Amino acid sequence: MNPNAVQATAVAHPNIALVKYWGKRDVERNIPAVGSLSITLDGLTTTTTVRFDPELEHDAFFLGGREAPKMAERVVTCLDRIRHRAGAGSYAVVESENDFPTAAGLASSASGFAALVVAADAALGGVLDPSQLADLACQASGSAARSLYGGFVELELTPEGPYPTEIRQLLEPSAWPLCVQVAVTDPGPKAVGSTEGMVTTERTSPYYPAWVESSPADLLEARAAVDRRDFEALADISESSCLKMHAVMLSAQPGLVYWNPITVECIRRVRELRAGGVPVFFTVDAGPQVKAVCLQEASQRVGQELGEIPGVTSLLESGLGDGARVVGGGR
Ligand code: 2P0
Repeated sequence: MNPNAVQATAVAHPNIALVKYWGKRDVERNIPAVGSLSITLDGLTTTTTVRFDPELEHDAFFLGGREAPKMAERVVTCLDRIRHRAGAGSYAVVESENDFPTAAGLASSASGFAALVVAADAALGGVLDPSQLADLACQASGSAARSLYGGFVELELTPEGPYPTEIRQLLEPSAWPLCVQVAVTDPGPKAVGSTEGMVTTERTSPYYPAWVESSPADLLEARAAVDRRDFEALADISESSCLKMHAVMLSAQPGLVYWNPITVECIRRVRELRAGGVPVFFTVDAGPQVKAVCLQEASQRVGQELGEIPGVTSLLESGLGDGARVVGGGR
């Protein structure tokens, strides 16, 4: 390695929003239209190494060992903002690995950009404060800022503050160790990316204003449920927020249908289990996978039930994990 190069490696986990983010207040600066509340997973991991090297003539991005030109543009934009904010940094090589399917509604952009900002900052000497890191992550991907923290995390809209959004950890992972069974129903990449889908929804859905207006009340309810560790209350508000988000997606023109028949069957099975007294609820993001969130004691049963559904190609089991962190290098 060039002796003037600096590098660091960070890991980050995807997060799953229980109160969903969909829509942008400002597309240019990627400011979300609504706050969100999420859990960070420990079972899925992105590992990213950033090496700033003065001998390089351009930035390069590798995902899973291959050049990924489609994603590279967003990575370079994020690096440019980091270099600008840190007032340092040459061109860089970014090497990222996901141990789970990319771009299939499993929040790979969340863990990817969280790991990227943390690794890049560490390589440059750790000059950015947590609010700056969150702002940079959020500009890269709205959900990415939430993966900077572990456990239960809230992204708040703070239009009066120094940054348009702030991130807050509500609970450590060990304070309420829920489990998640992710039923993968289609590992392929999704048809419509989140940013494009959000813009279409805002422009065309007659329900969009109601979606945005009702979000603060959902956040309040979910925050209170997390405070009280009230599983039933969290289940009610999470399922409601998820279905409301998909309703607003479906009502766009053209309508965004992220589900397939197996998605619906998984939802039906989770509802049946819950009605039978099993502490579990579902949530679904911008893809066809179903995330079943449950108390630890129910995890095995939930996994077994979802695994038996024809068309579920794999199950990923996860607990709650920590936020993005440096695992190597850095000054
Ligand atoms: C969320 N999703 O709150 C929502 C629920 C998907 C459905 O955040 O455009 O990749 O990069 O800010 O963060 C996925 O969108 O979107 C997402 P951008 P992102 O988790």
